[in-house]
Amino acid sequence: MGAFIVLEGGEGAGKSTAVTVIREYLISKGVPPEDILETREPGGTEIAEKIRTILKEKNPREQLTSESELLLMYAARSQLVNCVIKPSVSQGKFVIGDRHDLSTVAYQGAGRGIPLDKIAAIRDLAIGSLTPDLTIVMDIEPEAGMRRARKRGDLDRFEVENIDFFHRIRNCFLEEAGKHPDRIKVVDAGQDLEHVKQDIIKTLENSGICSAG
Ligand code: Z5A
Repeated sequence: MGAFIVLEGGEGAGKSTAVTVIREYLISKGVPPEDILETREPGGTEIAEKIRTILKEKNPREQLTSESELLLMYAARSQLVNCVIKPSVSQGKFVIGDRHDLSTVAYQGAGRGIPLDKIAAIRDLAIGSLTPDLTIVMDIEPEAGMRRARKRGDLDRFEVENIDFFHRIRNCFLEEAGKHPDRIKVVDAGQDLEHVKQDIIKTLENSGICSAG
């Protein structure tokens, strides 16, 4: 009983939309709505949401260093994992995460160029061992994802990065999925919404995650 399911991917890939698809799927399999939690990263607790604001806002007076960005991501994640995710899963609940640790590997590792061994050391301190039961990478061409994200209006501190940054991130997500095909699945998020939904449901069925419900 209980599982931690994570959505990953680039901007505008449709992760927030996919969270709803997963919630509805779990309910259709008999999981009580009160046993399903949705989280987002960075964020998801009172303190982590304050950190999210610092991470996302553009500050013309002071640039956030890549190292501070990494440490703040893990400060937020430590709050969320230790206060919400671990206790909920151990109580048999289902947690659907809009981003988690793989985003740090992709954005701060491949995107910003921070070595993975340094990231691993901080992860160990911040959250210990926690591997999602299933990660779905919502894969989309960065140009197409940015077009969707731009429709929302003002761009945040990440969204103003150049397109090469987002290509490095996309490649990293795909490489990581290739290394761990048992627990990281890729969905083509460039398709129309109906086909994306069908692929997410197929992925959930194949994962057997709901036999836990
Ligand atoms: N970040 C990091 O650097 N390191 C980390 O460890 C973590 C995060 C955890 C969080 O911002 C930022 O933090 C993020 C990475 C960084 N960088 N950025 N930017 P966020 O949470 O605000 O942003 P996001 O995670 O990238 O979410 P997003 O841009 O909102 O994307 P989304 O959730 O994947 O997309 P959506 O809101 O579901 O859909 C976007 C729009 O497209 C929306 O209007 C939908 O109706 C539409 N959509 C969705 N699917 C489709 C399809 N299939 N067809 C057509 N239109 C669609």
